[in-house]
Amino acid sequence: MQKDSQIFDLINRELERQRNGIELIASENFTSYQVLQAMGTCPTNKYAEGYPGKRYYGGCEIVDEIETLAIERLKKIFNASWANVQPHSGASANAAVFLACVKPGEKVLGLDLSMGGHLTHGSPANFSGKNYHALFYGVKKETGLVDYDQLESIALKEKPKMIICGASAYSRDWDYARIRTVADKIGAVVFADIAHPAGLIATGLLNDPFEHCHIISSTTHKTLRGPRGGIIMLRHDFENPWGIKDPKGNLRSMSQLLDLAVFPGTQGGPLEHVIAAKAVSFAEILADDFKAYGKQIISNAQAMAKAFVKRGYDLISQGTDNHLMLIDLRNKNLTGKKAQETLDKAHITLNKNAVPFDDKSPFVTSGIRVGVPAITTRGMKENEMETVVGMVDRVLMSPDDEKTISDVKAEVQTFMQKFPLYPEIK
Ligand code: DSN
Repeated sequence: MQKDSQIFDLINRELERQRNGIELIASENFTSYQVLQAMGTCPTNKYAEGYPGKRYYGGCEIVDEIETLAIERLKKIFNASWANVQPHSGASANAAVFLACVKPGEKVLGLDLSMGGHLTHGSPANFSGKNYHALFYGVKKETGLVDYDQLESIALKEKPKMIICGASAYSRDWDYARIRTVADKIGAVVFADIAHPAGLIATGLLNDPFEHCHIISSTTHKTLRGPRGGIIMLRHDFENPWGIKDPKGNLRSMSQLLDLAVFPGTQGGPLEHVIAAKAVSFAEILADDFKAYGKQIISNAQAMAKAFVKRGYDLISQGTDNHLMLIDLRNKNLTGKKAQETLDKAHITLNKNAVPFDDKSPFVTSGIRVGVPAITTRGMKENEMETVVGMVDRVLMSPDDEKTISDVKAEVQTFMQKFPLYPEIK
Protein backbone atom coordinates (compact mmCIF):
# COMPACT_ATOMS: atom_id res chain seq x y z
CA MET A 1 0.00 0.00 0.00
CA GLN A 2 1.15 3.53 -0.74
CA LYS A 3 2.10 5.68 2.26
CA ASP A 4 -1.10 6.87 3.89
CA SER A 5 -0.48 10.53 3.20
CA GLN A 6 -3.91 11.49 4.49
CA ILE A 7 -3.08 10.34 8.02
CA PHE A 8 0.59 11.33 7.96
CA ASP A 9 -0.34 14.82 6.78
CA LEU A 10 -2.71 15.09 9.72
CA ILE A 11 0.01 13.86 12.10
CA ASN A 12 2.37 16.51 10.72
CA ARG A 13 -0.28 19.17 11.19
CA GLU A 14 -0.74 18.03 14.79
CA LEU A 15 3.03 18.28 15.31
CA GLU A 16 3.00 21.84 13.99
CA ARG A 17 0.04 22.67 16.26
CA GLN A 18 1.97 21.34 19.26
CA ARG A 19 5.16 23.18 18.21
CA ASN A 20 3.53 26.56 17.63
CA GLY A 21 1.04 26.78 20.48
CA ILE A 22 1.28 27.39 24.21
CA GLU A 23 0.12 24.22 25.97
CA LEU A 24 -1.45 24.91 29.34
CA ILE A 25 -3.63 21.81 29.74
CA ALA A 26 -2.53 20.60 33.18
CA SER A 27 -2.74 16.90 32.25
CA GLU A 28 -0.63 17.17 29.09
CA ASN A 29 3.10 17.06 28.53
CA PHE A 30 5.66 16.35 25.80
CA THR A 31 7.54 13.05 25.94
CA SER A 32 11.18 12.86 24.95
CA TYR A 33 11.94 11.88 21.36
CA GLN A 34 13.22 8.52 22.68
CA VAL A 35 9.86 7.80 24.27
CA LEU A 36 8.12 8.64 20.98
CA GLN A 37 10.46 6.34 19.12
CA ALA A 38 9.86 3.43 21.51
CA MET A 39 6.09 3.84 21.04
CA GLY A 40 6.27 3.28 17.30
CA THR A 41 7.96 -0.11 17.42
CA CYS A 42 7.32 -3.80 16.74
CA PRO A 43 6.26 -5.01 20.20
CA THR A 44 2.88 -3.67 19.08
CA ASN A 45 2.66 -6.88 17.02
CA LYS A 46 3.02 -9.18 20.02
CA TYR A 47 0.27 -10.86 22.00
CA ALA A 48 1.40 -11.32 25.59
CA GLU A 49 -1.67 -11.96 27.74
CA GLY A 50 -0.45 -12.79 31.23
CA TYR A 51 2.67 -11.56 33.00
CA PRO A 52 6.44 -12.02 32.50
CA GLY A 53 7.20 -15.75 32.82
CA LYS A 54 3.47 -16.66 32.82
CA ARG A 55 2.08 -15.86 29.39
CA TYR A 56 -0.64 -17.49 27.36
CA TYR A 57 1.41 -17.16 24.11
CA GLY A 58 4.77 -18.33 22.83
CA GLY A 59 7.55 -15.98 21.76
CA CYS A 60 7.22 -13.70 24.78
CA GLU A 61 10.82 -13.99 26.02
CA ILE A 62 11.81 -10.53 24.81
CA VAL A 63 8.65 -8.68 25.78
CA ASP A 64 9.07 -10.38 29.17
CA GLU A 65 12.40 -8.60 29.49
CA ILE A 66 10.88 -5.29 28.40
CA GLU A 67 8.02 -5.54 30.89
CA THR A 68 10.29 -6.70 33.71
CA LEU A 69 12.60 -3.74 33.14
CA ALA A 70 9.62 -1.37 33.18
CA ILE A 71 8.40 -2.88 36.47
CA GLU A 72 11.83 -2.78 38.12
CA ARG A 73 12.46 0.84 37.07
CA LEU A 74 9.02 1.94 38.28
CA LYS A 75 9.48 0.21 41.65
CA LYS A 76 12.79 2.02 42.08
CA ILE A 77 11.25 5.45 41.34
CA PHE A 78 8.62 5.14 44.06
CA ASN A 79 10.38 2.71 46.39
CA ALA A 80 7.52 0.29 45.73
CA SER A 81 7.60 -3.46 46.30
CA TRP A 82 5.15 -4.32 43.51
CA ALA A 83 3.98 -2.64 40.31
CA ASN A 84 1.75 -3.43 37.35
CA VAL A 85 2.62 -1.52 34.16
CA GLN A 86 -0.10 -2.98 31.93
CA PRO A 87 -3.08 -0.61 32.42
CA HIS A 88 -3.82 1.05 29.10
CA SER A 89 -4.84 4.27 30.86
CA GLY A 90 -5.51 5.82 34.24
CA ALA A 91 -9.18 4.91 33.91
CA SER A 92 -8.24 1.26 33.24
CA ALA A 93 -5.90 1.25 36.23
CA ASN A 94 -8.69 2.60 38.43
CA ALA A 95 -11.22 0.08 37.08
CA ALA A 96 -8.82 -2.70 38.12
CA VAL A 97 -8.40 -1.24 41.61
CA PHE A 98 -12.19 -1.12 42.05
CA LEU A 99 -12.53 -4.70 40.78
CA ALA A 100 -9.86 -5.91 43.21
CA CYS A 101 -11.16 -4.09 46.27
CA VAL A 102 -14.92 -3.59 46.16
CA LYS A 103 -17.92 -5.64 45.16
CA PRO A 104 -20.68 -4.11 43.03
CA GLY A 105 -23.03 -2.08 45.20
CA GLU A 106 -20.51 -1.54 48.00
CA LYS A 107 -19.71 1.98 49.19
CA VAL A 108 -16.73 4.05 48.08
CA LEU A 109 -15.91 7.63 49.09
CA GLY A 110 -14.09 10.03 46.76
CA LEU A 111 -13.64 13.72 46.03
CA ASP A 112 -16.64 15.08 44.13
CA LEU A 113 -15.93 15.63 40.42
CA SER A 114 -17.44 19.11 40.69
CA MET A 115 -14.92 19.93 43.44
CA GLY A 116 -11.86 18.82 41.49
CA GLY A 117 -12.23 15.02 41.66
CA HIS A 118 -12.05 12.58 38.76
CA LEU A 119 -14.67 10.80 36.68
CA THR A 120 -13.40 7.38 37.79
CA HIS A 121 -13.74 8.20 41.49
CA GLY A 122 -17.48 7.55 41.59
CA SER A 123 -19.12 9.83 39.01
CA PRO A 124 -22.63 8.59 38.10
CA ALA A 125 -21.62 8.78 34.42
CA ASN A 126 -18.74 6.33 34.94
CA PHE A 127 -18.41 2.59 35.79
CA SER A 128 -17.30 3.68 39.28
CA GLY A 129 -20.61 5.40 39.97
CA LYS A 130 -22.81 2.99 38.02
CA ASN A 131 -21.55 -0.22 39.66
CA TYR A 132 -20.68 1.00 43.13
CA HIS A 133 -22.44 3.10 45.77
CA ALA A 134 -20.45 6.30 45.47
CA LEU A 135 -20.31 8.92 48.21
CA PHE A 136 -18.44 12.20 48.03
CA TYR A 137 -16.51 14.69 50.11
CA GLY A 138 -15.71 18.17 48.86
CA VAL A 139 -13.61 21.24 49.54
CA LYS A 140 -14.34 24.05 51.99
CA LYS A 141 -16.05 27.02 50.40
CA GLU A 142 -13.97 29.61 52.27
CA THR A 143 -10.55 28.08 51.60
CA GLY A 144 -10.91 25.78 48.59
CA LEU A 145 -9.05 23.13 50.61
CA VAL A 146 -10.18 19.49 50.96
CA ASP A 147 -12.70 19.26 53.76
CA TYR A 148 -11.12 16.47 55.81
CA ASP A 149 -13.71 16.94 58.58
CA GLN A 150 -16.47 16.24 56.08
CA LEU A 151 -14.52 13.25 54.72
CA GLU A 152 -14.21 11.89 58.26
CA SER A 153 -17.85 12.38 59.23
CA ILE A 154 -19.13 10.74 56.02
CA ALA A 155 -16.64 7.89 56.41
CA LEU A 156 -17.59 7.21 60.05
CA LYS A 157 -21.33 7.33 59.27
CA GLU A 158 -21.35 5.39 55.97
CA LYS A 159 -18.35 3.07 56.44
CA PRO A 160 -17.26 2.89 52.80
CA LYS A 161 -15.07 -0.07 51.80
CA MET A 162 -12.66 2.24 50.01
CA ILE A 163 -11.64 5.90 50.41
CA ILE A 164 -10.21 7.48 47.27
CA CYS A 165 -7.91 10.47 47.33
CA GLY A 166 -6.42 12.32 44.40
CA ALA A 167 -7.90 14.84 41.99
CA SER A 168 -7.73 16.28 38.54
CA ALA A 169 -8.25 19.92 39.44
CA TYR A 170 -6.82 20.51 42.92
CA SER A 171 -3.81 22.75 43.36
CA ARG A 172 -2.84 21.78 46.90
CA ASP A 173 -1.00 18.87 48.49
CA TRP A 174 -2.86 16.09 50.31
CA ASP A 175 -2.90 15.06 53.96
CA TYR A 176 -2.64 11.32 53.33
CA ALA A 177 -1.86 10.61 56.99
CA ARG A 178 -5.18 12.10 58.08
CA ILE A 179 -7.11 10.04 55.51
CA ARG A 180 -5.37 6.85 56.64
CA THR A 181 -6.27 7.57 60.27
CA VAL A 182 -9.93 7.86 59.27
CA ALA A 183 -9.77 4.71 57.14
CA ASP A 184 -8.23 2.70 59.96
CA LYS A 185 -11.19 3.57 62.20
CA ILE A 186 -13.54 1.81 59.79
CA GLY A 187 -11.20 -0.74 58.17
CA ALA A 188 -11.34 0.88 54.71
CA VAL A 189 -8.81 0.61 51.89
CA VAL A 190 -7.10 3.91 51.04
CA PHE A 191 -6.57 4.27 47.32
CA ALA A 192 -4.58 7.27 46.03
CA ASP A 193 -4.84 8.21 42.37
CA ILE A 194 -1.75 10.37 41.90
CA ALA A 195 -2.08 10.79 38.12
CA HIS A 196 -1.62 14.57 38.27
CA PRO A 197 1.21 15.15 40.76
CA ALA A 198 3.04 11.79 40.28
CA GLY A 199 6.20 13.40 38.85
CA LEU A 200 6.39 15.75 41.83
CA ILE A 201 5.88 12.86 44.26
CA ALA A 202 8.49 10.78 42.42
CA THR A 203 11.05 13.50 43.09
CA GLY A 204 10.10 14.03 46.74
CA LEU A 205 8.66 17.50 46.14
CA LEU A 206 5.20 16.68 47.55
CA ASN A 207 3.94 14.47 50.41
CA ASP A 208 4.52 10.77 49.89
CA PRO A 209 1.19 8.90 49.55
CA PHE A 210 2.96 5.52 49.66
CA GLU A 211 3.61 5.97 53.38
CA HIS A 212 -0.09 6.04 54.17
CA CYS A 213 -2.17 4.69 51.28
CA HIS A 214 -2.61 0.99 50.57
CA ILE A 215 -2.84 1.26 46.79
CA ILE A 216 -1.55 3.87 44.34
CA SER A 217 -2.50 4.35 40.69
CA SER A 218 -1.29 6.88 38.19
CA THR A 219 -1.19 7.76 34.56
CA THR A 220 2.26 7.91 32.98
CA HIS A 221 1.76 10.87 30.63
CA LYS A 222 1.19 13.85 32.92
CA THR A 223 3.96 15.08 35.24
CA LEU A 224 5.72 11.71 34.78
CA ARG A 225 6.24 12.75 31.12
CA GLY A 226 5.94 9.25 29.67
CA PRO A 227 3.68 7.75 27.02
CA ARG A 228 -0.10 7.74 27.47
CA GLY A 229 -0.91 4.91 29.90
CA GLY A 230 -1.59 3.74 33.45
CA ILE A 231 0.19 2.00 36.33
CA ILE A 232 -0.69 0.55 39.75
CA MET A 233 1.73 0.20 42.67
CA LEU A 234 2.08 -0.97 46.26
CA ARG A 235 4.88 -0.05 48.62
CA HIS A 236 3.94 -2.86 50.98
CA ASP A 237 2.17 -5.91 49.70
CA PHE A 238 -0.17 -7.43 52.26
CA GLU A 239 -2.52 -10.30 52.87
CA ASN A 240 -5.65 -8.31 52.34
CA PRO A 241 -7.30 -7.87 55.71
CA TRP A 242 -10.74 -7.33 54.18
CA GLY A 243 -11.13 -10.98 53.24
CA ILE A 244 -11.29 -10.12 49.53
CA LYS A 245 -11.14 -13.31 47.49
CA ASP A 246 -10.17 -14.09 43.91
CA PRO A 247 -12.80 -15.43 41.47
CA LYS A 248 -12.08 -18.99 42.70
CA GLY A 249 -12.76 -18.03 46.32
CA ASN A 250 -9.12 -18.07 47.46
CA LEU A 251 -7.81 -15.43 49.81
CA ARG A 252 -5.05 -13.58 47.94
CA SER A 253 -2.49 -10.93 48.65
CA MET A 254 -3.28 -7.46 47.37
CA SER A 255 -0.67 -7.67 44.58
CA GLN A 256 -2.15 -10.95 43.32
CA LEU A 257 -5.66 -9.50 43.39
CA LEU A 258 -4.54 -6.41 41.50
CA ASP A 259 -2.65 -8.44 38.88
CA LEU A 260 -5.77 -10.56 38.37
CA ALA A 261 -7.94 -7.45 38.19
CA VAL A 262 -5.82 -5.94 35.40
CA PHE A 263 -5.56 -9.22 33.48
CA PRO A 264 -7.86 -11.07 32.99
CA GLY A 265 -10.20 -8.86 35.04
CA THR A 266 -10.41 -5.74 32.93
CA GLN A 267 -7.91 -6.04 30.06
CA GLY A 268 -6.64 -8.53 27.51
CA GLY A 269 -3.29 -8.27 25.78
CA PRO A 270 -0.93 -5.62 27.15
CA LEU A 271 0.44 -2.92 24.84
CA GLU A 272 4.08 -3.99 24.98
CA HIS A 273 5.27 -1.15 22.72
CA VAL A 274 3.72 1.31 25.18
CA ILE A 275 5.26 -0.61 28.08
CA ALA A 276 8.64 -0.26 26.30
CA ALA A 277 8.04 3.49 26.07
CA LYS A 278 7.00 3.58 29.75
CA ALA A 279 10.31 1.87 30.61
CA VAL A 280 12.24 4.51 28.67
CA SER A 281 10.42 7.32 30.48
CA PHE A 282 11.02 5.62 33.86
CA ALA A 283 14.77 5.61 33.15
CA GLU A 284 14.49 9.33 32.36
CA ILE A 285 12.77 9.92 35.71
CA LEU A 286 15.57 8.04 37.49
CA ALA A 287 18.19 10.23 35.80
CA ASP A 288 19.65 13.19 37.71
CA ASP A 289 17.93 16.03 35.86
CA PHE A 290 14.32 14.97 36.46
CA LYS A 291 14.29 16.44 39.96
CA ALA A 292 15.34 19.80 38.50
CA TYR A 293 12.39 19.49 36.10
CA GLY A 294 10.03 18.89 39.05
CA LYS A 295 11.41 21.88 40.95
CA GLN A 296 11.05 24.07 37.86
CA ILE A 297 7.40 22.97 37.49
CA ILE A 298 6.64 24.15 41.03
CA SER A 299 8.55 27.45 40.60
CA ASN A 300 6.84 28.09 37.28
CA ALA A 301 3.38 27.32 38.71
CA GLN A 302 4.00 29.71 41.59
CA ALA A 303 5.29 32.44 39.28
CA MET A 304 2.27 31.94 37.05
CA ALA A 305 -0.15 32.05 40.00
CA LYS A 306 1.43 35.34 41.12
CA ALA A 307 1.13 36.81 37.62
CA PHE A 308 -2.59 35.93 37.50
CA VAL A 309 -3.27 37.28 41.00
CA LYS A 310 -1.48 40.54 40.08
CA ARG A 311 -4.00 40.95 37.25
CA GLY A 312 -6.97 40.41 39.55
CA TYR A 313 -7.74 36.75 38.79
CA ASP A 314 -9.43 34.73 41.53
CA LEU A 315 -7.44 31.56 42.20
CA ILE A 316 -9.18 28.77 44.12
CA SER A 317 -7.26 28.33 47.42
CA GLN A 318 -5.32 31.51 46.48
CA GLY A 319 -2.40 29.65 44.96
CA THR A 320 -0.75 26.34 44.26
CA ASP A 321 1.59 23.72 45.73
CA ASN A 322 1.83 21.68 42.55
CA HIS A 323 1.76 22.04 38.77
CA LEU A 324 -1.67 23.62 38.26
CA MET A 325 -4.11 26.27 39.33
CA LEU A 326 -7.86 26.61 39.09
CA ILE A 327 -9.19 30.08 38.28
CA ASP A 328 -12.72 31.32 38.92
CA LEU A 329 -13.54 33.74 36.09
CA ARG A 330 -16.80 35.09 37.50
CA ASN A 331 -15.19 38.37 38.61
CA LYS A 332 -14.03 38.81 34.99
CA ASN A 333 -17.54 38.24 33.61
CA LEU A 334 -16.36 35.29 31.54
CA THR A 335 -17.34 31.61 31.45
CA GLY A 336 -14.80 28.82 31.23
CA LYS A 337 -16.25 27.84 27.85
CA LYS A 338 -15.80 31.31 26.38
CA ALA A 339 -12.26 31.56 27.79
CA GLN A 340 -11.23 28.17 26.39
CA GLU A 341 -12.71 28.85 22.96
CA THR A 342 -11.21 32.34 22.69
CA LEU A 343 -7.74 31.28 23.82
CA ASP A 344 -7.86 28.38 21.34
CA LYS A 345 -8.12 30.95 18.54
CA ALA A 346 -4.84 32.49 19.77
CA HIS A 347 -3.16 29.04 19.95
CA ILE A 348 -3.17 29.01 23.74
CA THR A 349 -4.68 25.72 24.89
CA LEU A 350 -6.26 25.04 28.25
CA ASN A 351 -9.53 23.62 29.49
CA LYS A 352 -12.70 25.00 30.98
CA ASN A 353 -13.24 23.57 34.42
CA ALA A 354 -15.95 23.64 37.05
CA VAL A 355 -14.93 25.53 40.17
CA PRO A 356 -16.14 24.39 43.60
CA PHE A 357 -19.81 25.33 44.15
CA ASP A 358 -20.12 26.30 40.48
CA ASP A 359 -23.48 27.64 39.36
CA LYS A 360 -22.90 26.72 35.70
CA SER A 361 -23.13 23.41 33.89
CA PRO A 362 -20.00 21.28 33.25
CA PHE A 363 -20.32 22.24 29.55
CA VAL A 364 -20.05 25.94 30.36
CA THR A 365 -18.34 26.23 33.78
CA SER A 366 -17.15 29.30 35.64
CA GLY A 367 -13.49 28.45 35.56
CA ILE A 368 -10.36 27.38 33.76
CA ARG A 369 -7.63 24.97 34.80
CA VAL A 370 -4.10 26.06 33.94
CA GLY A 371 -1.01 23.86 34.20
CA VAL A 372 2.69 24.26 33.52
CA PRO A 373 4.21 20.76 32.99
CA ALA A 374 4.20 21.04 29.19
CA ILE A 375 5.62 24.57 28.93
CA THR A 376 8.22 23.66 31.55
CA THR A 377 9.29 20.74 29.35
CA ARG A 378 9.61 23.23 26.48
CA GLY A 379 12.23 25.06 28.59
CA MET A 380 10.27 27.99 30.00
CA LYS A 381 11.29 29.50 33.33
CA GLU A 382 9.73 31.95 35.81
CA ASN A 383 10.19 35.03 33.56
CA GLU A 384 8.29 33.41 30.73
CA MET A 385 5.32 32.80 33.05
CA GLU A 386 4.80 36.57 33.16
CA THR A 387 4.88 36.70 29.35
CA VAL A 388 2.44 33.79 29.00
CA VAL A 389 -0.01 35.21 31.54
CA GLY A 390 0.25 38.60 29.83
CA MET A 391 -0.86 37.04 26.55
CA VAL A 392 -3.65 35.02 28.19
CA ASP A 393 -4.89 38.15 29.94
CA ARG A 394 -4.93 40.27 26.79
CA VAL A 395 -7.12 37.70 25.04
CA LEU A 396 -9.43 37.22 28.02
CA MET A 397 -9.88 40.94 28.53
CA SER A 398 -10.96 41.41 24.89
CA PRO A 399 -12.59 38.10 24.02
CA ASP A 400 -14.56 39.51 21.09
CA ASP A 401 -11.81 41.63 19.59
CA GLU A 402 -10.54 39.68 16.57
CA LYS A 403 -7.54 41.99 16.14
CA THR A 404 -6.23 41.38 19.66
CA ILE A 405 -6.73 37.64 19.20
CA SER A 406 -4.85 37.56 15.89
CA ASP A 407 -2.05 39.79 17.26
CA VAL A 408 -1.59 37.45 20.24
CA LYS A 409 -1.71 34.41 17.95
CA ALA A 410 1.17 35.84 15.89
CA GLU A 411 3.11 36.65 19.07
CA VAL A 412 2.55 33.13 20.39
CA GLN A 413 3.94 31.63 17.20
CA THR A 414 7.09 33.81 17.31
CA PHE A 415 7.54 33.24 21.06
CA MET A 416 7.34 29.45 20.72
CA GLN A 417 10.16 29.37 18.16
CA LYS A 418 12.48 29.92 21.15
CA PHE A 419 11.37 26.61 22.66
CA PRO A 420 11.84 23.94 19.98
CA LEU A 421 9.89 20.69 20.13
CA TYR A 422 11.26 17.47 18.56
CA PRO A 423 14.02 19.12 16.49
CA GLU A 424 14.89 15.54 15.43
CA ILE A 425 11.73 15.53 13.29
CA LYS A 426 12.26 17.65 10.19
N1 DSN B 1 -7.18 13.18 34.08
C1 DSN B 1 -8.06 14.07 33.38
C2 DSN B 1 -7.43 15.39 33.26
O1 DSN B 1 -7.02 15.81 34.29
O2 DSN B 1 -7.40 16.05 32.21
C3 DSN B 1 -8.63 13.47 32.21
O3 DSN B 1 -9.30 12.31 32.57
